[in-house]
Amino acid sequence: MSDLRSPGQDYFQSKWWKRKDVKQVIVLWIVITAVIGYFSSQFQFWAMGKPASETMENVINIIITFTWASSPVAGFVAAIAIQALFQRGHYGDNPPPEAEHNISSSPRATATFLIISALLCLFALVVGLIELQKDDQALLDKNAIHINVTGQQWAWNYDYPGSAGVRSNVLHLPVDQPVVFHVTSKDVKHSFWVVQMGVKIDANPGYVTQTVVTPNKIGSFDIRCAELCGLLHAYMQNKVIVESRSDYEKWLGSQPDTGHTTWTAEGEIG
Ligand SMILES: [Cu+2]
Repeated sequence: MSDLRSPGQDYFQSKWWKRKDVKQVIVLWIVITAVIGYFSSQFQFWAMGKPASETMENVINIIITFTWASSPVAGFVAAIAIQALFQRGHYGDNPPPEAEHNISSSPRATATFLIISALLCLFALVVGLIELQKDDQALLDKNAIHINVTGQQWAWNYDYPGSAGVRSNVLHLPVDQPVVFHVTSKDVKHSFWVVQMGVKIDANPGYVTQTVVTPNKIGSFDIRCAELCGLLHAYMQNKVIVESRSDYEKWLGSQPDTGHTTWTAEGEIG
C-alpha cells in the first residue's frame, strides 16, 4: 500500500482493475463474503438445534439460500469500508488534485445496483411464496391429527380432540404423522412456537389460528411463547415429546378425563 500516490504515477489514469486498492477490495470481498455466508448460515443450528420436521429443514434451506444470495452484497460494502479505513492517505506535498476526489453519479452503477436489488427481492418473494403454498396444502391433509392449543399467561395447554377429554401441559405427538394445531388464547396475544419444527403462529383471544407440521424425529423438543405477553413471558415454555405411534396411543389412553370439552376439528370454539 506504500507509494500508491507518489508523484509521477499515473494512478487515476491506469486501468482500474489493475489498481492496488481495487485488488485489495476484491480479495477482502471474497474473504468477507465467505465468512459472512458460512457463519450466518450455520447460526440457526447453534441457536435452535437440529431440525425435527421437514418444515424446519425447508426453513433452514431458505435461510441458507437467502444468506448466500445476500452475503456478497454485505461483503462488498464491508470490503470497501475496511479498505478505506486502512488505506494510507496521501503523504507529503503532492496530493492528487481535488477534481479527482469528486463523487459523481454513475448511471451504470445506479442501474447495476437497482437491477441486482430487484432480482434479489424477486428471488426472495418467489421462493417464499412457493414454500407458503406447501404449508397451505398440508393444512388440508386428511390423515392429520388435530390438537387444540390454548395459551394463557403464562402457560400452554393441549387438548386432544377425539380423546376422552385429555388435556396436558406437555405436548405429546406421534412421529411421522401430520398434526394440525388449532391455536387460541384466553387472555392476551401469545405466539405458539415449536422451535425445532419450524412452526410459529399467533395465539389471539377470541380467534382460532391454524398451523400444521409433521414431526419426523423421536425426541423431546422446545415450545416457547414468541410474543412478549407479560411479566413471566420468558417462562412460558414447555416441551413436546415426539414418540412412536404405539407409545403415543398408550400415553393418550393412560391420561385421565379432565372434563375439558374440546373444540371441533374445524377450529370453532365450542
Ligand atoms: Cu405468551
